Amino acid sequence: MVYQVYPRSFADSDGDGVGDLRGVESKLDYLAELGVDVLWLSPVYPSPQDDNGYDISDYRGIEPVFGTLDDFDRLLAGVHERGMKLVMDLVVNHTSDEHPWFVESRSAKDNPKRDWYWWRPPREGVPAGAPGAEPTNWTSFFTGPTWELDETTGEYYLHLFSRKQPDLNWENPQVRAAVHEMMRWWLDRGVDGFRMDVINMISKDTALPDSPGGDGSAHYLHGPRLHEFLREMHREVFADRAGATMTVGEMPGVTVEEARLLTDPARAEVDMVFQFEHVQLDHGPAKWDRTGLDLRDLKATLGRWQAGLADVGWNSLYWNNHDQPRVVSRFGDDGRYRVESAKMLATVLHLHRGTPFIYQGEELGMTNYPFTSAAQFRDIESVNHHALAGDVALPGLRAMSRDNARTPMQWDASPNAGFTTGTPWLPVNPNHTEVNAAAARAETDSVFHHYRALIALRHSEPTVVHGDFTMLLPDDPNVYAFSRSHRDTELLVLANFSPKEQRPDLGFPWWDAHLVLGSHSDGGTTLRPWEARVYRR
Ligand code: ISL
Repeated sequence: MVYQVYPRSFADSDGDGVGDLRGVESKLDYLAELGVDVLWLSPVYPSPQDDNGYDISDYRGIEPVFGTLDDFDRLLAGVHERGMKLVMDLVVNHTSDEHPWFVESRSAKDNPKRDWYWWRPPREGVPAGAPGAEPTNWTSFFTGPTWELDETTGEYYLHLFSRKQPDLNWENPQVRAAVHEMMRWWLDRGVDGFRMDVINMISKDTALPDSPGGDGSAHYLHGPRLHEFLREMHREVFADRAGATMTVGEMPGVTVEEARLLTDPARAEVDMVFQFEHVQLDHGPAKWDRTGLDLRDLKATLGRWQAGLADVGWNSLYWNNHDQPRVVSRFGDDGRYRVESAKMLATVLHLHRGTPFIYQGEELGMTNYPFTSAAQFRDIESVNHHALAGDVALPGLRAMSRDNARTPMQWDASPNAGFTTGTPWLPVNPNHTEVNAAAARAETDSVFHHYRALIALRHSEPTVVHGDFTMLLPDDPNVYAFSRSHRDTELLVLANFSPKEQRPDLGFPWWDAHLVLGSHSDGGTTLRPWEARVYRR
């Protein structure tokens, strides 16, 4: 299983209020105790931090606030000493506007790096800078147009995310070669792979057409050359390191059919993809318009991914990352049944077929932050959304803001939760007095120890890794039930997604089977509120 560290919010070693690499290093024994196989580090490269490091200005260094390359090498050695692996975040759909490549590119129309980015003149007949002069009508992920006028040359550059994140032009072979070289540089340094940020956006429709409503995604998601670019990258970077690396491509909008191709080992593209369907089920027209979750939709979606990648490819499994609200607040109950529902969600995730990805604090059942005002948000997406929509946006932000995931890791009950001795860059959740690693480690029936048990089960029981997946009771609105079978072992997983007792009818007395693991220590003929059980048959 892979554990994601968001370095800014994990552990601060020097009291400046921002987490750092030495902080991560100081927690490696904790990660080993949990049973982590692979650590994924969110970006630690030099960056103006417009999007918390997803805007990189130097691909071969470490942002001073996080430490130095020496600190990085020490961390990597510490990871390897404990038998774990480390994957870096690879953000190459775009760079920072402060990256030397872009600084050169914007300097003149005839600069050799001009074509490394997407430059276009204003729309014909509309003066530069006037409303509607943008080369397309696309809206960026962080609100506003995807085009920014650069006064130096009077042309616009494309940025699917913030204006400080210009998109690289992957059509240019020099760009691709520079990225490959940089990837080999990190692998030679000893890193074990990459999580590839929005990697299904690197191939665009070069005609850059307008889109009805301004959603340009049809022209930049899964573009015509995506497979070609990924196969080339595999050949240039990974082919001679066969088997020793891991890759996972983050791909908003990816479908099961595309994922089968992308993760088919015979095609040599990526090992896994992050799909987004299950984390959009509670969105209305926009992510801020939160609707409830209908459990039947979740089962239909995840079941389809299990079936779709059963014979070819491989699933990634996740509830949380640095972009998603906390799952216990979202799909569970972060009040009375926080512990029960956190364990239940963990059980369901870990027993699916695929590689589980756990986001820091998830193993403690960390919750959303009780935001009360707009001034508390730091995330560019949240800040921009509020600037556009005003205070009516607050309920949506409170439920869905990415800052919910980014408050500091809760290590203990002390005033800053043991995260920093200074002032944390984002406030610590007040519930850290109760929800924290020290308390969870001390208590045998905590969420933490349940994660440990699930991770250990995956390591010891081949059925969890290899077993076939069969969804049961797809129409039950409260119970998530499935089985996994491998050789002569069958594991039956039952999970109650409701605060009411449930007695699912599977047509046989399932409660008589051998209880392998559960959110409660004992079994019984009914599932208690938010309870999960794993039986062996
Ligand atoms: O969280 C989102 C906005 O609702 C997603 O659309 C997110 O922007 C998308 O998943 C891409 O995420 C990745 O690339 C972004 C960065 O801001 C995210 O943190 C990163 O995970 C741009 O690099």
